[in-house]
Amino acid sequence: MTLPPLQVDIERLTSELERLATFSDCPEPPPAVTRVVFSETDLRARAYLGELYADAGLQVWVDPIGNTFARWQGSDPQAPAVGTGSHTDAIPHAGMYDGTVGVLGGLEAIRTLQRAGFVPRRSMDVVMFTSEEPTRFGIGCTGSRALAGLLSPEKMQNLLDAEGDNYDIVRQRAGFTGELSEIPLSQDHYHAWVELHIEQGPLLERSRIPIGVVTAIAAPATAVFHVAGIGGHAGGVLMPGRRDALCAAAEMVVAIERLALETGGADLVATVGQLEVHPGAVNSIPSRARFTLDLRDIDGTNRDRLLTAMTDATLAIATRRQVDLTFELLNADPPASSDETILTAIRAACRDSQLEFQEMISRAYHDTLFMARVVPMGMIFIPCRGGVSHRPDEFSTPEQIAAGVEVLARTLAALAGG
Ligand code: HGY
Ligand code: MN
Ligand code: MN
Repeated sequence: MTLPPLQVDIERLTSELERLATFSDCPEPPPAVTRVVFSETDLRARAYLGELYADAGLQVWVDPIGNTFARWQGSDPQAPAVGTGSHTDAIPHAGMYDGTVGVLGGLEAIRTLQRAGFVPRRSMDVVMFTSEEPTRFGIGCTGSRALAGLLSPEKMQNLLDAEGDNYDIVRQRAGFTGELSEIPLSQDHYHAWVELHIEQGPLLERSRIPIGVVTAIAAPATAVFHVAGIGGHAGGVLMPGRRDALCAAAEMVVAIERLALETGGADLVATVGQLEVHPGAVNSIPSRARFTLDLRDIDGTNRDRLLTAMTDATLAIATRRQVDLTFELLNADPPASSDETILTAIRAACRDSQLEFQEMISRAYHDTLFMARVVPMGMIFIPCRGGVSHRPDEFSTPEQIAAGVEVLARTLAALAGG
């Protein structure tokens, strides 16, 4: 598709990213960001985005859990639209580019096409998924899971936050109403889907290539391990015969790491990100310990093989140490492959933008992993400094972001038709 010259307004986009980063509950100032779904801060950030969508003349609607859609009407409003977007929630002490580059970058891609006088045949949507991070409810991508019909109202009512409130209650308290059954998208709702995101890894920076064309997204699984031993006085209970829940959990965590390192293979990653101890007193033997496992691989079968090996190893440790172990599998999702038509459009957009690209897999999960269930998808990556993400020093340069937005704009235009 021949487009007029495109000029991304990177100054405006940069200032919008910086403004969005100020909506944060992090004790440190931006670029450190904490923005948890359905918090007051999250709602204020959503209101800010609504101002930007209105300013671009987009039609906005919000679904019953806060997935937000901003549409640039095409000349054929009946034709299934082309979608782009990402998330704006941020884990505690995160950076300011994860997700936001895909939402504000998607908006800027549309504005860039508007300024160039392009008229799309298919409408274009910028979607802000209500929550991609697992921070509050333990599993990620609740917005896109629900859109893909993978998060039933019953499941939502069983997702609890730290206060013991369930997802359905919390979303209503935040002002999102409507029947949960209305959320899932039909298979023909979207014609195509493309998400722009920072790589959250070092490969593009290392190869000095500005664009990543994502061919597949790794398969994530999340589990919670509950260890129960016997507590007691740190001074009065001698070492032999203790059933220390924390020592058992610690041995389990190291066993998980060892299995990942020694038998997991190159693409298997295992992370224990949370460990809680009860009662958590200096002079009291831990009676309970809870820890989480985030396990991923581009090969779902290999991930599941390691999951089994890890649960077997932890059970053997529990038996030897005479502690009880219960295990909760929160999610074990399959990987997803990008659609060849979308990949072709992204590659052509890179060539038209005279930008080098490399094909790669995404080790991070994204909402696109679940959008893949209802629409042909692809992703565009841009480099991030040192491959760092989920940290305040996460950073992509304005030039890197502008390049990603230009490729996204060209891809969307090609998929929407003129
Ligand atoms: O954890 C992930 O892969 C994503 O960044 N939430
Ligand atoms: Mn993230
Ligand atoms: Mn993300």
